[in-house]
Amino acid sequence: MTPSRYLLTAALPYANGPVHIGHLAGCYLPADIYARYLRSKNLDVKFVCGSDEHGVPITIRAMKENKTPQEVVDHFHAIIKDSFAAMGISFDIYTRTSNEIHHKTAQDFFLNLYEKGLFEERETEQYFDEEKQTFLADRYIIGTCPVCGNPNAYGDQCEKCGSSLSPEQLINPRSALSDATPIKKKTKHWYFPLQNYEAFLQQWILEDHKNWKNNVYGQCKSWLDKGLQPRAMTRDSNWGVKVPLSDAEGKVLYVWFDAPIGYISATKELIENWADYWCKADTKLVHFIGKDNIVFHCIIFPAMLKAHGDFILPDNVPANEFLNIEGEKVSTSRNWAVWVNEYLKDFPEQQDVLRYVLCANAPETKDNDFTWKDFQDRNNSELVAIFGNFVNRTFVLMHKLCKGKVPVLHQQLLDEADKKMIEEFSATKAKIESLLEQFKFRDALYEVIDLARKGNKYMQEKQPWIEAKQTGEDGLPIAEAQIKIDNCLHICLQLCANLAIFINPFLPFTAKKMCHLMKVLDKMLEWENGGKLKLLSTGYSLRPPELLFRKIEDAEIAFQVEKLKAGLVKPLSDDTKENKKVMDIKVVDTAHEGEVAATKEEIMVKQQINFDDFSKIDLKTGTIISAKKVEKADKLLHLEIDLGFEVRTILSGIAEHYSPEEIKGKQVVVVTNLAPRKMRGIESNGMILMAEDKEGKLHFVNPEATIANGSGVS
Ligand code: B3M
Ligand code: ZN
Repeated sequence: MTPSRYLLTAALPYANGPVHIGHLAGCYLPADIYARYLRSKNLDVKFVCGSDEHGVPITIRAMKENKTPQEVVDHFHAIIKDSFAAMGISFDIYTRTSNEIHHKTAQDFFLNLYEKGLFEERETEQYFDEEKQTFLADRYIIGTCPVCGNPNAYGDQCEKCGSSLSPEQLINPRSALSDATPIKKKTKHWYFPLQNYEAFLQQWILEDHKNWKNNVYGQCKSWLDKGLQPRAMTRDSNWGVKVPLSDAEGKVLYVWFDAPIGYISATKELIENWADYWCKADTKLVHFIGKDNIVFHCIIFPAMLKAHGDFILPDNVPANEFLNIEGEKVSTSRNWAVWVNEYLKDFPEQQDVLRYVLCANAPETKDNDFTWKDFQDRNNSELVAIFGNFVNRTFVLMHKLCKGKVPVLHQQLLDEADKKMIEEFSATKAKIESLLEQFKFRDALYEVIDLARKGNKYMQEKQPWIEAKQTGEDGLPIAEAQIKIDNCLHICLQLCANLAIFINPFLPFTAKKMCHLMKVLDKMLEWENGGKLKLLSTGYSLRPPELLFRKIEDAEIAFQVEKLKAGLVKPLSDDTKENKKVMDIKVVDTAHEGEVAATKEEIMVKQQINFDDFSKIDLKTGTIISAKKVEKADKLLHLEIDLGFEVRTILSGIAEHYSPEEIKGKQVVVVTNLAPRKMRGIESNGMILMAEDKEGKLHFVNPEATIANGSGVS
């Protein structure tokens, strides 16, 4: 069944910070490409989004900055909205969840389920801050991580080791609001019985939607295999959508209850006939999100929609994986990110370059890496050298050899190469269509560039500039040569028009510039025109060439890399400056897979600590008495280390640097009081110190002469 209308949503970003390029690559750019593509086919599309202004991320930021949550969301909503607009993300509406219409919509939704008796009321004990007289959300409880010993882990997660936690697991919990030790107090909440929707979800996802992307399908399957639990849909807080019940003073809807309803509110705000988009089965609803939102969009929200009963369910949820930056995970708290508003300041008018790089390298099937070098390479060797070059050469030659007008096409005199080039127009169109329908944006973009590459090759083989040298007595090219020139440039110009149509969903700013060069209206960009040979009329005069892209210089890239790194290390305050030390031995947690590996050239200056902090680390000498590879882990070695008083098992991520044979008998320095960590089913009890050189090679840090195992190091 072909849908009668499309409703596209992109995850509502939290208004607790600006958006970074990982956000763009994760969902906003693919959603925008898809929206633009559908619109170019004149289909009925609504593309909705807005700021997610509730939830703990907002209140945390407000607390840290001594502001009200409202001040925080007002500030970031404006920045986020501007960044999207500047990048050409073509939402039909970008709204916010603090709007009245959203509060009402979310409350009505809640009441609908409540009146059906679907919620289960439960009283539980939760942490309460007596000083501030408030219940504490998991994020507001800070304590020592039971896994890695980080003294500032949150009640839901340790940001140091990535473990997800519950507040009960924290050692010495304290309130983030007052520092007081919280007490346990009874509180009532409304739970949504997700387990009752298991059978429905299994059928709907695992049977009916086998076409979903592997990463999405796989995550859903593993959630469903584990079994679903009732989930509290209310929270104790004064920031959010109030629970619309008389006995719910001081309670708000759980942010993941209200946020996805934001898609409905946004549509309501946008159009009167919003219900056509939400309630009619011939609407195709697609949620674009990042991988961390899969469970909410594929399991929880659909179960809510199902329970409500009035609404359609998503047809697809094409979630992307994460985009890392220069080999490291994006971390907003460490400021390891490329912020979109900053990019736009440094590269004004270069939105399409970023769109290009983020799509060409999109994390569609696995996490991917953004590097500034790759940004430069893709710009210089693909956009400039292939696409831009083809368009530019065509315009230059058309002005030189065809008096600036579209030359005539001598149909009867087309040779094989001409015909083959023409056939590529529609062949490429079909390929792009099929890929876009499957949400394979990077492959689709590749086809566009590949078509330009074929154009360059065609022109290179035809060599119209050589033909032009075959002149008669009048100094003009002989008739036969002129025919070849005309045919070649006619085809190249029509190819430019086709390229504009095909590139339009991806690089809309570039497509617009091309329309300007060709003196055609934007209407030419409609998808149905793609594949045609008659987009520019013979004899039509076109504008002189203008470059579509410019080269990006090494210095610009070096500046960005510097900026990224400078932002990472928090500047030391003046009074601590003299204590600043450049540490050339860096503790590398070599076993900590997936965690930040410091970049090679980087000189790490960590924040100052006092002697007490240092003395918490127990360092001792030990000897490696056995070493072997860990199955299915390329980086890990399983070590047995004799510490004099005991033999320890330690997993170390040095397998790429040392073979087991080579390190047996070596004396090392061991961090002995690191919390145990299980990897590949083996518990590691400590860490060995390694130094990393410029090339990224690891070296042992050991006493200058062999000393007794178990000797203290300080
Ligand atoms: N604000 C979470 C996030 O940005 C959340 C998405 C809501 S989508 C309904 O990851
Ligand atoms: Zn931890």
